[in-house]
Amino acid sequence: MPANLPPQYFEAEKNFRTAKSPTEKIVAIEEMLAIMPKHKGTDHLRAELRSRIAKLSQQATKKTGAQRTSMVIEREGAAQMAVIGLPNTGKSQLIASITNASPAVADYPFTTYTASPGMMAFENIQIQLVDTPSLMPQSIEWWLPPMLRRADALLVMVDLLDEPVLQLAEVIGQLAKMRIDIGVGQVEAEVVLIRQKTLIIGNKLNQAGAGESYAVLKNEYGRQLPMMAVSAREGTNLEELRRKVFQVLDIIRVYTKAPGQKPDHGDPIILTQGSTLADAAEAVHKDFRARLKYARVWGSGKHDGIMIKRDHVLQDGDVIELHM
Ligand SMILES: Nc1nc2c(ncn2[C@@H]2O[C@H](COP(=O)(O)OP(=O)(O)O)[C@@H](O)[C@H]2O)c(=O)[nH]1
Ligand SMILES: [Mg+2]
Repeated sequence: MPANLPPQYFEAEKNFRTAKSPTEKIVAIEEMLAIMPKHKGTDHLRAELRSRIAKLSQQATKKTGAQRTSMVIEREGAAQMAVIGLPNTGKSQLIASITNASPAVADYPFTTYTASPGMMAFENIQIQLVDTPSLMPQSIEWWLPPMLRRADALLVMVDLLDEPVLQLAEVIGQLAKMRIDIGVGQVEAEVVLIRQKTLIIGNKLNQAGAGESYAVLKNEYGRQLPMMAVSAREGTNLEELRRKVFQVLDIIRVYTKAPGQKPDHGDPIILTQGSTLADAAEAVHKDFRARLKYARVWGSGKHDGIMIKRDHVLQDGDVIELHM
């Protein structure tokens, strides 16, 4: 059976050939795998690419940090969120205001040409925000689409003073070309590969007219996408933004404790919303899913300390005591 590969596949293959480090090569192959249609004709090729990734991963871990490029940002903390948008919307300013990082902020476009991470605290966890180069069709680096697909969620910055509705439409169109759908249902089903959770931020709320402009944006997209308005520079609504990011990520924090002891609230297990006790046990140790007999839970139960079974769905803030 012929493989019938789309043209984007050959673009990705070219990136693979020009990639320098093992990590860059892995990203390129993941891209090829993502593009490739899944049917009998591609079975063999997919298996071959997967085994190449396995070999490259070994090489990548052998090399030290110095060999790694800045293009692949390893996830740190509870989740990774990529901050994207058109030039001058305030992406770097947001990262500078809300994280421990200090990227360059300037009133001319293209100040940011690599991706750089910063850690944002939310209550007792840290969430990684990644600053990215502005989305301009003529200057999108090949590594950006895979980075945006690998992130746990996207944060789209929109400048409220500069036609926010058009800006957001432009970003949605560019994401569709990267085969990312953020849930506005404008892209053709067969080209969309992944759906990304997304938070829209209208920025520069401190400027005259920004509030009205945000109302227009909200009216246009507010039913489909979670959004809020901030001033990244003045710090307006940034505390609320931290919470909104946590909500959009759809994650929960679960704490473990030993019998008769208090839980450690400094070091939660991070799980996706809807995870069960068995998932939590596995997150503690890979063998625990199989070995787990039952647990006691404090928090979501009506009676604190009740016994729960493996398929019990956990809630944010639950404390569990695992019994093997
Ligand atoms: N008035 C106003 N200007 C802002 C705000 N946030 C960022 N800016 C300005 O917008 C310009 C672009 O910011 P920058 O973070 O470099 O944008 P980026 O290209 O999206 O990374 C800079 O001149 C910032 O000072 C804000 O909340 N209010
Ligand atoms: Mg920037």
